[in-house]
Parts: sequence; C-alpha cells; structure tokens
Amino acid sequence: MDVSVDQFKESIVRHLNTTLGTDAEKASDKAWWGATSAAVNELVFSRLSETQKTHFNKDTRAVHYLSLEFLMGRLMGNNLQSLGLFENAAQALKDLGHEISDIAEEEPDMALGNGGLGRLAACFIDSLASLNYPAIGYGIHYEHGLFRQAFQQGRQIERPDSWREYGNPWEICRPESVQEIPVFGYVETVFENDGTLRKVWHPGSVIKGVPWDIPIVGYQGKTVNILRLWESRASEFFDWDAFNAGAYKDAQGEQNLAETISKVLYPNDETDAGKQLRLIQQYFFCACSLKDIMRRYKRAHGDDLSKYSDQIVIQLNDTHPTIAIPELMRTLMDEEGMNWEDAWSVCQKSFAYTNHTLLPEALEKWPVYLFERVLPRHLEIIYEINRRFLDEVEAQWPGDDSKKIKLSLIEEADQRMIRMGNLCVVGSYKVNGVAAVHSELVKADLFPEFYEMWPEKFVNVTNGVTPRRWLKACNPRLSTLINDTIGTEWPGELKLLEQLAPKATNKTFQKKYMQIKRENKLELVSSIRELTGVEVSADAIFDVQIKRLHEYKRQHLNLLHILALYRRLLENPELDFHPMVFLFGAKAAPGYKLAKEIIFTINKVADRINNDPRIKDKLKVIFLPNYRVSLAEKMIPAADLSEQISTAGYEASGTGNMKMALNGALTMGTMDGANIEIAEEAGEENMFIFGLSVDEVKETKTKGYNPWDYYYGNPEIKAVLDWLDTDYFTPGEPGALSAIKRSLLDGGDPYLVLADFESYSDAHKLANEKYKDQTAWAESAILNTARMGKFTSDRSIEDYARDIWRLTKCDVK
Ligand code: GPQ
Repeated sequence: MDVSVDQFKESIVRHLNTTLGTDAEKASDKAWWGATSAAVNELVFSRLSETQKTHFNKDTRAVHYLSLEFLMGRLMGNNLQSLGLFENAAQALKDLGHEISDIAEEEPDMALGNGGLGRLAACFIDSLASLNYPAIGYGIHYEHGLFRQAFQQGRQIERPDSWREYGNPWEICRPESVQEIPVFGYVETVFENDGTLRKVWHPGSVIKGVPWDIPIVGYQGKTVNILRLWESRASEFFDWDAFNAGAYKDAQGEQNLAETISKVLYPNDETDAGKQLRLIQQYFFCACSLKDIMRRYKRAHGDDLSKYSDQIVIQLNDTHPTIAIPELMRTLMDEEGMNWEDAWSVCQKSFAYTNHTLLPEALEKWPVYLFERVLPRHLEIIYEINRRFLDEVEAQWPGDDSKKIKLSLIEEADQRMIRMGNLCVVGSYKVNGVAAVHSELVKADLFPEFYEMWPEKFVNVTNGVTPRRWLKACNPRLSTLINDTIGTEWPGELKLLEQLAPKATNKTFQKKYMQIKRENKLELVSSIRELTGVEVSADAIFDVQIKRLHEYKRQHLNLLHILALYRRLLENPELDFHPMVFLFGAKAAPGYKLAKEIIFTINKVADRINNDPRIKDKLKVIFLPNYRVSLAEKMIPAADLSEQISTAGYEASGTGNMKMALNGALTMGTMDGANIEIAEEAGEENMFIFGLSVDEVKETKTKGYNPWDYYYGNPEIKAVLDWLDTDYFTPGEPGALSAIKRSLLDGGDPYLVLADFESYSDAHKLANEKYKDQTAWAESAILNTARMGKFTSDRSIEDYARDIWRLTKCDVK
C-alpha cells in the first residue's frame, strides 16, 4: 500500500479536526493517537469491505474461531506494520512534532484474555488474515478486560481495566446484525396430530447481542478479516408490563442480568469458575455466533442446509464454547425442522476442539441443576446425545459399566455434573493438543478410551506466535539487522531465518547482534527505573520469567534459586558470578491465595536483595507490575535467559518460550510442552535443560514422593526454606512469608519443586559460566533466532487448514 508521508500528515491533521474535534495546536497525545488510528482505519475499511465482498462472491468455506478470550494488546503499531506504512506514519508524526513510540503508548491494551490461550487466539487470527484464509473470530465484547495489577506493600491489588472508557477507534458497531438470545424458562412437549412429539422451549427471558467488529489486518494488507465481539444488552422484550405493574425488581433483575453478561472477563486462568454467569457468558456468545453464522450461510444458500458443513467449520478454543454443540443441535431440530440423525451428522462434521491443558482443575464441569434452570432444552439434548453415545460405548465394550461411568457426559456424583470435555470429544470430528508431547498425553492420559474408539480424531498442532508482532514490531533493531542480512521476506516466511545460521560464528555479526541486545536492555533499564525506581545494569544477565502465576509454572522454584544465590553471595562476596537481574511479570487470579503469597514473597525478597549493599549489585530482583501484552513487547527483546520451568507434563505448550527464543534468549527449561520441540530445533547445546522428564515425574509420583527427603537431604534447600520462616525479609513479622514452605513440605509439593531444585541450580551455574564467554553466548543466541522458523503461527495455521479445517486460500484483489 502506498501512502506518502505528506498524505499521512494531511490525513492525521484532518482527523484531528473532523474525527477528534481538535487541532494540531491543542491536541493531547491521546488525540494524536486517535487521529493516527483514524487515518489507518481509512485504509483498512476499504480493504475490509473488499474482503467481505470477495468471500461472499466466491462463497468459500470459512473457519469460525470461537474463543472466550482474545488477548489483542495494542493495534495501531501492528496495523501500520501490516500495511507496510509504519515508517511513513512515524515520519509524518515526527514532522508534526511527535514520536510515534510516545503516541503508541497512549493506546490501552485490549486485554480481553488471561494468558496464553487468549494470546494464541490473537496470533491465530493474525495468521489467518496474513495467509488469506476466510476466517472470523467470535468472542465477547467485555466492558472490562483482565484487571490491572498494582502492588501495595508488595501485595497484588486488582483495579478494573477500562480499555474503551474514552472510546476505541478500532471497533465498529453493527446494529444491523443484532441477535436475540433466549434463556431460562421451561420446555413443553407438544403431541402432534400425527403422533410425533415436538419440543417447545418457552424462554423466561431474552437477551440482546450487539456485535462489534474489529478489523484484522493481514500482513501486507490484502485480506482484512474481522473479529466479531458480542455485547449483551437488555432486549426490547424487556418486561415493561412487570415494570409498570410495580414488579420493578423482576424487570430490573432481567435488565441487570442482560447488562452484566458482557461486563467483565473472568480472571481465572486454568481453573473452572463454575459460576452461573460464566455459563451464561459462554452460551450467550455461542448462541449469538451460531445465529450469525446461520444468517450468513442463508444469505448465500437460502434455506437449503445440506451444504452447511461443507461451508462452515467451527473451532472450539478449549471447552469454553462447548455449549455451541447442543445449541446447533437445537437450532437444526427445533428451528430448522431437521431430524436428530441429520442434525447430529451436521454437528459432527462442523466442530473441532482444541485442548489446552491436562490440569484437572481446568476441565470444565457444570452442575446439571444449573442447566435445568438456565438452558433446559440444551440439557434434554445433552441427555439424548449421551444416551446414544453410551450405546456406542456398550457396542465397543459390551457389559463394561465402568467404561460407561468414566465416559458418560454426566458425572454421577453427589452433585450431578456435565463433563464439557467429553461432550467436545463426542461432538467434534477432530481433537487437537497444542504441542507434540501434550497431544500424546491427551491420547494416553486424558482421553484414552475415546482415543481407542476414534483414533483418527486425535491430532497435534503445535502452537506458534506471529513474527509480525513478536519480532518485527517489538524488536525493530534486530529486525533491521535481519533485513540487512537476509532480506525482508522473513516475517511472512519465517523459515528464511535459517539463513542467519552461518552468521552465528561471524565475529562482526555477533558484535552487532549483541550490541542490539544491549540497546534493548538499556531501553528496558529505563522502563524499570520509571516503573519501580530501581536501578539495574545492562551488563547483568537479564533473566526473564513472564507468564500467569501458577504453582505448575513454578515461579517459586525460580525464587528459591534466587534465595540460594543470595545466600551464596553473602557467604562469599567474592564468588565468581556474573551479575544477574531476575525479572518477573505475572498476574495471579484474585482468588488464588498461594499464587498471591508467591507474588508477595518475591516482592519482599526483592526489596531486601535490591537494598543490600553487601552483594554489590550482583543480584537484582524486579517484579514489574501489570504484566500484559504491551509490557511483554518491551521485556522479550531484552531477555538473555528465558525461564520455562514448569513441571514436565503440565505446560501444554507455552508460547512465551517461542517469543523469547526468537528474540535470542537462551531457554532455561524443563523437557515440557513446546520446550521439547524448541530443543529439537535450536539444539540442546544452545539452551539449558534440567529437571525430571514427563516419565520421571510420573514415576516419582507413583513411587511416593516425599519433599522432606529433599529438605533434610540438601542443606541449601533447608536453609532457604527456613530463611522464609524468619523475619529477615519482613522485619518484625516472622512467618509472614511461610506459605511457600508450608505448601512444599506440609502440602506435599505437588509440582516437585524440591525434586528439581538441584538440577535447576546446576543448569544456572552452566548458564552463568557460559555468559562470561560472550562469543559462545552470541553464537547460541543467534542460532536460537535462526532456528525458530517452525514456531510462526503461520505454520500452525497451515497445519490446521490442511489437517483439520480443509480450507483453501482466497485472494482478495
Ligand atoms: N492455557 Cl486451559 C491458558 O492460557 N489458559 C487456559 O485456561 C488453558 C490453557 C495455555 C496453556 O497453559 C499453555 O501451555 C498454552 O501454550 C496456551 O494455553 C495456548 O495453547
């Protein structure tokens, strides 16, 4: 796309006047951001309608990506990059007296997700558009995204996120596509004259779904797809009669529910919230999306539904949108008049399911009574799916009731529960895990009987990340060096980075590469100063652990090792040790007590270490508050070491691991998730692998793991855990930091922190030693960048398109 600097200037100033109602003299930075974004949109919207026209005219099969989370971050810089206009826009703003980096800082993150799962959805819709696939993302238009995190005396406090408080330039409201969604009520069985029965759902309430479209600009700006997010409102069917008759409470209650549904993102990552409102959120966005899909389908094909599953594939991002399966059944039968067999056949050809975790606490189950109340018709349909499915189980394992109990869609416990994972597997034609090892565990441990019944259903698609955001845009210095070395095609074809490998031993190239890392670190040094007031040195090794706070991700293993280093330095200040800065970024779910204690402990330990003159700045610990996409974009280019230290078998894939390796950090990691594939690509000699393997973890657990053995067996472990019981880090308050020790010893250390400690500490010694040899380090870092081609989300999307979606590209002129 060609827009000159002068044209850009004209457009920005015009939008300052006509869109923002201000002028260049008095405009705030926020207004400059709004005007620049509006100038970008002018280019995007024409591509958007061109894309929609083309997709409609060619009547292509499309993927519909249903996700409760899309963690988009900021859009202005990336849209400019995708259009190839970043430099011209930057120059235009400069000519107008502004730095584009300052203006970009005005944009609030669109944080409609918790972590990896939501960010993956964002990378995937970027790749879908970049590869010219017809695709639409469906989600919820949360008024408040993930909470903002602040620290108060070291403790996490949560503040509401209001990303669109003052309007947001990227979203377009589409009142012409509003949907009405029924909930509650009862089901009536009607006996027809011909002797058949018909089910009629009499909903107790109706909610309005208002769609907001976010344009998703493909790389090089050809295809512009949309992300369609549903906002809930009170329906026109609001009960005015009840209201007028004085039943304010009931009428008001409905109004409140309707407006509460899309109010806020649940901040629980990998835990089942189990709340009625969450179920209604899931149903609301699935029902809106399916109606929207049907409306589009009928626009092209009329009422003939025989091509539905040829044209439409619906990807379920985890079990959160599972309710779409019975909802499509209901639509096809109750509204379109199909019989069960035909409707089920359409469903089973339309849905595919991605599993993102093996953690039992993340596997969703809903109490039957909730369904009875909220979605009575869906409950009936689920029962019937189950009845027919259990017949298949009987055919496969005649007389084996234990198999039926295990596989049933209904868990028969004190409280009867619907198992959403099982419903997904039964209702989908493909089930995929997100990294090779994870997909194997899905088959072997999570769904072994389903795998026996339908082996061809189970596939792997290893995750990936968009190199446009996670290298080109966030690391402009390295991108320029790569452009100068291998040309500019790599953001669309990441395997080209391999051509950097021969440069890994080239002294001049190493110097340039390490100089860039240093400049990125210096930039982060300023951010750290601004955000925390702590001064760190760019000469130190920057060790980065950024991800949600979870016991299985083991931030506390990192912390125990920091304590061990601190102790070693106090005992021997002359220790041969290259200075290190340990950087953390992590939000804890507000209700996850131990996670919050871990944050508090890291902050208290950081305070003490950062202010201890005896260790002469050899160690700094920084916990940056409010970790989010835009902060990740600053930390990742500055990382030397990437902490990927989950207990083997627990991290489904990880994607931060890919981002940091791509930007030249060496991975300190266990053989878990995608780390295994990163090691295959980068070479084990270019990372630091430690800890028990998946099989060893299982073996350790079956043999009976006793953390006390490690406590008494390793004096350093004992010393650092006991240290946390004293008031060394919380003067006058002994015991304030004892939660971690208690969970590891009395709590049985479920994630084998103590079992992996020594191996972790040894791996760190090697890393520290290696850093002193800058040539060896540079070589490994360069090879990491050169060999991460596999982990572009473009490759993931090509895998899905070929193995699951059967999509063909559709060029937009
Ligand atoms: N993941 Cl189930 C989340 O971020 N949230 C969730 O609720 C679930 C999974 C992550 C998972 O932990 C990572 O290992 C993956 O890389 C990521 O999903 C994307 O697949």
